[in-house]
Order: sequence, then structure tokens, then C-alpha cells
Amino acid sequence: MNKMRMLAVGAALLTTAGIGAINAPAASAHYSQCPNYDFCIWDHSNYEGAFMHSRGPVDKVGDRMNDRMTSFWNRSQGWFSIFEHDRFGGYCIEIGPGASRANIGNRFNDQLTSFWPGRCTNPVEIWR
Ligand SMILES: [Ca+2]
Repeated sequence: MNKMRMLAVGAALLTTAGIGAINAPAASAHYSQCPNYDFCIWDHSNYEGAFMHSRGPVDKVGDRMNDRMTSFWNRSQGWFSIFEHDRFGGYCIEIGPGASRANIGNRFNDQLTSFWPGRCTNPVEIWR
């Protein structure tokens, strides 16, 4: 294999890896923890660490997950909304069907306390 061909193959591999990171997080074993139709949250980025899931409303996620969510996957076929405080209080973010984030970013990191299936009254963000 000549040098140009090696570079081309390397670029193709990098491109494939980049696409995989966005569209196929199922490559992670932890991502597959999330049952079909559920809303799933993890303490750490990349769908790792402490984990919980639900299909219905959770008015307080409990001490193990409170103020910890860093990644999520809405594996349901409808909207979910996540809330800053318990009993669906504080700010609200709407999450579209099938949406996921490997890392939600500093602004909202480690703040979720409750969530429900459905939409918000005044979402601060809409994540699809
Ligand atoms: Ca966290």
C-alpha cells in the first residue's frame, strides 16, 4: 500500500468513526441498557455510570440520581420533558422522540431531578 492510499484509508476510517459516534452510540454496551420505549438517564457522559429508566412520570429521581444526569436517551416514541426540581418544578427542557445526548454540556449538567412523558409549558430548550 503506497503512502497516498494509506492516507485515504485513514481518512475513511476517521470519517466512519465520526459518523458512528453520532449515529450509532449503540456500540457502547451501556447504551444498550436502555429498554425500548423508555426514557433513560446516566450520571456520566457516553451513557455510563449510575443509570435509571422509566416510561412514566418520575416526580423525584431519588438520591442516587438526583442532580447527576449527564447523558440521556429518549427511546420512547413520544416527547419527554426533564425538570430542574422535584415535582416537575424549575426550568424544563423538551426532548424529542428518539433523541439522545452523550453529554448534555456544562449549562445543564448534573441538574435533573424529575421528568415526565410529554411536553413543557415554557421549555428553555428543545432537544431533538
Ligand atoms: Ca453527572
